[in-house]
Amino acid sequence: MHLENLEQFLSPKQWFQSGHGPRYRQLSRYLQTAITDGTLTAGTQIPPERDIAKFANVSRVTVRNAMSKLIQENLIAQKQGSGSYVRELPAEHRLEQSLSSLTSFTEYMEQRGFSSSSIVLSHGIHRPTPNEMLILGLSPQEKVARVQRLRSADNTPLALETSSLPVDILPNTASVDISLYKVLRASGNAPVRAIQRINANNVSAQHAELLQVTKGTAVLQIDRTAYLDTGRPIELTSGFYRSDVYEFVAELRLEKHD
Ligand code: 16G
Repeated sequence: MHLENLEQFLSPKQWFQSGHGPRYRQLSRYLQTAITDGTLTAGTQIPPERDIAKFANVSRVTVRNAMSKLIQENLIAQKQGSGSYVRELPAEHRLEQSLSSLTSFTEYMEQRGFSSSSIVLSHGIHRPTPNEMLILGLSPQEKVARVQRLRSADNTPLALETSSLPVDILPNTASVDISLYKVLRASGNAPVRAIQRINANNVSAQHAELLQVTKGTAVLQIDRTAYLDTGRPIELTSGFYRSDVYEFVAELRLEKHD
């Protein structure tokens, strides 16, 4: 990192928003994003504390606190006598999810040994949007059950999901607290097949706050349509997934030609 860019890179304009938590947390989150999105690559030397404090316009204690958070998260390492540098992105910062199996968020996190949690941001029965009508095969007179959740693993927010289902499949949206698929399974409506569309997107200010990333950070937008074994579409989930922690992996095979 060159000093001439450092002033601009660390300018409070880049990382500080009043009312968004303590400075050290906002600074460490900003640097964390810069490391996980590749702006600061492995091996980059972290400038001396006094330079960071000067350009970021914060006290040295704030810098120290921000740095210890990054050290704790294994993102930077301290070398005796030669300062700190960016480490190779540790495996625990990326969650590899197979694209070929139909797992739920809760199951997937359990398999990985994380404790998952969800905050229900909103839920209720609504008039369907044109997209919901089209995908779920609903008429304008029918209603749709909608649940929006912020999903976390080990208390780190990872995904923001809005799920829409026909009301006969999910009559009570309040029943979805931990796992939607558990509720569906209990009523014999578990999906057996799904189609996912993945897009890159830049997170909006509102979503950035919920996901605890900087506004504009690249996230994966994944829309899943899931089907019963009868072929009926019963779930449309549109989610934003943190690209610094999520990695979706698809296995490809050569098609056999006779
Ligand atoms: C996953 C699914 C989402 C599904 C949810 C159910 C992706 C991209 N999305 O997050 O469509 O609604 O799992 O999880 O994998 P739950 O049973 O824990 O609520």
